Amino acid sequence: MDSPVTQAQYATQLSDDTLRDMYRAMLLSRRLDERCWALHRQGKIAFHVSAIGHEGLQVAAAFALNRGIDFTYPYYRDLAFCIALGLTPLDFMLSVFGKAGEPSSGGRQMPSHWSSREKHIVSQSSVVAVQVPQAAGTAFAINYKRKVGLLAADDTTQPRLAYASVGEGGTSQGEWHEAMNWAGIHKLPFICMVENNQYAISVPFDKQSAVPLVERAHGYGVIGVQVDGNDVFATYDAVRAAAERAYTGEGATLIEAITYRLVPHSSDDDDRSYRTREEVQEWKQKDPLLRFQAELLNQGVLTQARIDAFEEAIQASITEAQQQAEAAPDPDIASGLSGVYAEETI
Ligand SMILES: Cc1ncc(C[n+]2csc(CCOP(=O)(O)OP(=O)(O)O)c2C)c(N)n1
Repeated sequence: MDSPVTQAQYATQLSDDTLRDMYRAMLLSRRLDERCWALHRQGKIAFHVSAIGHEGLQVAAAFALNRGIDFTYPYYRDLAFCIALGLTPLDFMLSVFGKAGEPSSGGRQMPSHWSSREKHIVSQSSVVAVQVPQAAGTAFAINYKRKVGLLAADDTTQPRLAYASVGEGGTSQGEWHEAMNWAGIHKLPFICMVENNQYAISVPFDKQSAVPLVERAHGYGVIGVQVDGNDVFATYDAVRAAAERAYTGEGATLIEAITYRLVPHSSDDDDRSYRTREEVQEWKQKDPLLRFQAELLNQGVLTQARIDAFEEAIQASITEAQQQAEAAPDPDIASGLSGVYAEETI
């Protein structure tokens, strides 16, 4: 396994303000997520898929990219990632309530199928892993533009890499292997983040692969890095180093971030049928939010008073977003086919 990032220590260069912004994004994601579980239990929303447990690696990854400029292909579990890219509580509440004005699809897609032209988040399908070859294709286009002189390697106003995230279960799909192979052959400015939470719904990782995931990187000719996904600093370093390699033409990186999903797969799943409560309890001790909070308190970047202020402001913003979304109109039925077929004729 190549692991050139451990000495990089990009994270040590993060300012206190940035670290607090990262903490706030993680906290907002967690509280918004918890509210959605409650709304589902109250029968107010139909479905929720959660980022609880993944917030550390997602926020670290988003902050390590050129946010809003580089192209990203997140998957449904990437609430914290999208919040770090600027998704607001109202945007998300409109999607879980399926209301008009919802930014990803106008309330037509399932929630958590992120999309934002302005934030360079590319719309995804419900079929797992197909976002990975799409992202590799985008990376190919970036490479091509660079080669023909349409894009300067140091132009930070233009997208210089494509980032895709996927669950470890998604890596069992053929598309994932095709994308990684393509990325290796063409040395693409591409990052594949695998959020390895150890289960694809009820299927544990040892029923999906005979080797650690990161070892597959070698077979495709890309750099492979395994990182503790509950460690914000380590994940930031890994993604930042991968981004630098992409920007400087050194090729693609597969990052395997080890984490754990602390809640069921979705609001439709009962995880008691396939994992023990003791196992879940053990991983709760490694909660990335609590760990990051403890680290920042220890460094003096956070104080209990600041944490309390964040909590209060975040809860107020979520309640306001919920009220606005509940009061928002449903999508207009007459517009049901808009955005499905091209509206201009050639
Ligand atoms: C091709 C395909 N097969 C099955 C499904 C149903 N499905 C949706 S999510 C999921 C589990 C994916 O697990 P993983 O990739 O590990 O991501 P996680 O949900 O654990 O974050 C499955 C099987 C699907 N959407 N697409």
